[in-house]
Amino acid sequence: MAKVLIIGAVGQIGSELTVALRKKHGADNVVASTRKTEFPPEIRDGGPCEYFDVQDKEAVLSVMKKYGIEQVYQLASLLSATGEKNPDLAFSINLLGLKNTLDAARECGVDRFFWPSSIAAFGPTTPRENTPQRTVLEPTTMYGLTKVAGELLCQYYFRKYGLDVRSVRYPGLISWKAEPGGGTTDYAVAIYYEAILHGKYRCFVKPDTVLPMMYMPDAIRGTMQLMDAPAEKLTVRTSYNLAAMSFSAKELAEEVARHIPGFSCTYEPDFRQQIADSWPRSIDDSQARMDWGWRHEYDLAKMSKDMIANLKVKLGKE
Ligand code: AKB
Repeated sequence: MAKVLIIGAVGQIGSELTVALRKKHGADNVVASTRKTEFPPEIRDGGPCEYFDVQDKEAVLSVMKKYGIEQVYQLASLLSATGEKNPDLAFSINLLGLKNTLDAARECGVDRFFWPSSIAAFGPTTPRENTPQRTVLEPTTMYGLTKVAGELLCQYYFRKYGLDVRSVRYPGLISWKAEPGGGTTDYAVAIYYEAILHGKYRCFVKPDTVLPMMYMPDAIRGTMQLMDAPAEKLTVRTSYNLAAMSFSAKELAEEVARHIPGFSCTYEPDFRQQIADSWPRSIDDSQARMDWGWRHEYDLAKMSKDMIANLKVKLGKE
């Protein structure tokens, strides 16, 4: 059992990862933190919680020291669409926040450090089909820029200071527990809510837009698996490609309609279309599969069945 700190514990990934890590390491050993959002009851009542901002290095350091932290999950980030509305804040939280946390982790002798990259690290000059692990990284968004620089920073801290930093490039993540906020792939979550609540959805990307996606249980399992892998197995210290499924917005709408009769989807692309068009359609994650045994479990059909069953209960629409 390790003493763990999760920074950004109220976000889409953090809220589920916190619960899973408290089960694994013991509730008292996992500190959840956020910048300003209220903690949901299952996190607030489930173990220690702290408020601080990753942009404040002294605050990060003092929480790590207070709890004798051994493992860090640094998830605090603005996503792609919000990042385009406020590039300065995205740069500061995503990149300076990462550096503050890496520095504090070094100073505290942290054993393992996790930081999420994303398919947003790729750009229009990257091969879009079966995108390789090592390829062109020329993103067009501030979010993507912070992911590329962040990956290199992680590798730098590993090589120069021996900090055991591990990372994956998440595809769009789909979950029913916490909603994403400010991402380009948010339509793939919103469609389920709107289908159940209103029987229709206005999608902000075109029907033929194909992006790599993953169901949250796979993402949580994969993240914990990477953090448990023996260090000598890991050959990538920037960030591992990670994949599960790829589908178009139209295929997603058709799958939802199988469960919600009469569901209809219309398409009104906005500024997020351009971001989606700059990202890969599918990802080659064979290095993660080879190095630490990554396997996904959910495809579109299996995910949709689970997602709709759980959301109906959550939304009181059984
Ligand atoms: C976003 O859409 O910004 C994120 C991501 C793919 O990193 N979901």
